[in-house]
Amino acid sequence: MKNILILGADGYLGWPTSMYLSNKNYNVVATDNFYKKKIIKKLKINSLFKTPSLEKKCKIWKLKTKKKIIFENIDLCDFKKFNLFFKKIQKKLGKINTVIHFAEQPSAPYSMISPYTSNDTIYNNLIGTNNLINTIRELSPETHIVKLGTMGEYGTPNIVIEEGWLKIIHKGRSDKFLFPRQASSIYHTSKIMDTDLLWFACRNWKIKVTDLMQGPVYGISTKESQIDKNLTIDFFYDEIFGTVINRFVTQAAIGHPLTIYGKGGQTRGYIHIKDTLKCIEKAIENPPTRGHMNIYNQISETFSINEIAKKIKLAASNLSLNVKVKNIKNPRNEKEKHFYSPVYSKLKKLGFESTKLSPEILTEMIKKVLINKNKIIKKNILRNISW
Ligand code: USQ
Repeated sequence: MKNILILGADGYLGWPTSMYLSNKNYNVVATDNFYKKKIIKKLKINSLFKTPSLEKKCKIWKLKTKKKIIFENIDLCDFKKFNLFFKKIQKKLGKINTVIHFAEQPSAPYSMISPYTSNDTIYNNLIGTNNLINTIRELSPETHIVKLGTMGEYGTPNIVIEEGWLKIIHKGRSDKFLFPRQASSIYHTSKIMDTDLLWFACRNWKIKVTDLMQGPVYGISTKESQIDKNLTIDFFYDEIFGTVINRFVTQAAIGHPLTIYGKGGQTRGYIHIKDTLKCIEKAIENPPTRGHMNIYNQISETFSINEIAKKIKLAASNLSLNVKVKNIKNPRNEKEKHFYSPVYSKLKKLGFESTKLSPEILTEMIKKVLINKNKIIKKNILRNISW
């Protein structure tokens, strides 16, 4: 049984990944310091579903599946404590084969609220990553680090976005570099910087890293989250932590006009949460050799915001919901009309089969939101964070 350590296991992706891998018979250790829980409490944000604590969820998981997820409350930003914990857990279980690093502040709008939240994002994301690197190089350099990166690191350049690397021929000589990055928020910039830390560590200490350049995720449930109502995953619809498809689905359910930012030509690569889990599994199964960094563009298909709004309007009409759209002044500094052509073939070559955003998926999501409609805090849909 392979040992997997999941950092940030309480989040939108961390908990479903913990269950998915445990179900696939990996020995999962799930850690979190509840940093995001503290932020959402402070900002009076809620997930659509109220779920038990991570510790309780692990207990319920064991009861329902007879499989064990070990829980530990650990702050990755505390080097001494994390290092000690890593030593302890390896002594108990043997070598940790893979660490999946989700323990980062994931919201672009949060990172842009104030100098405090931007510092908070940079500190959390970079110190955490650096502590992980230093622990792995000291205690277990064979351990594979899988880090959740983001397509937003590339920005929207006027050329094809390659999968992580770009070969450059300059004045008759050629070399391979990380594809140029130009993010449009402090959050996305922190993800560029953590990639740089990891790439430096690969070159210098020969650690093994996979960087998953993921697009905005959507989805309200996974196979495992449906085993019991207490195993439900988080679902955010607010301006800070809600990703756009989840937000539009929620807006459609409650009769709120879809909040298209600006002209709606912004195009991104999207991925269903179930596909995220499949891709993570592929990354784990295919570690690089020491000193190398695999980079995968982790998306299933690309859409403009206007295309997404159209799909949601159509899916909602199947439920006799008449959805309106509203172009509001873009609170973000981003291009609204641009070229967008990312390459995303490496995961497919490893056997990843993607899910398409279908009317059935959207209708199913809207139905689930409708059942929980009364829990929605309407004023969180637009909180006027701009940059
Ligand atoms: N958008 C709207 N209306 C809304 C919300 C968003 O038009 O009500 C637009 C945004 O302007 C943007 C696009 O939708 O052009 C995507 O926004 P998003 O909020 O879904 O995604 P983003 O802020 O980029 O961040 C999310 C996750 C982050 C992850 C990233 C992947 O919060 O953790 O890294 O998606 S990516 O966008 O590829 O960088």
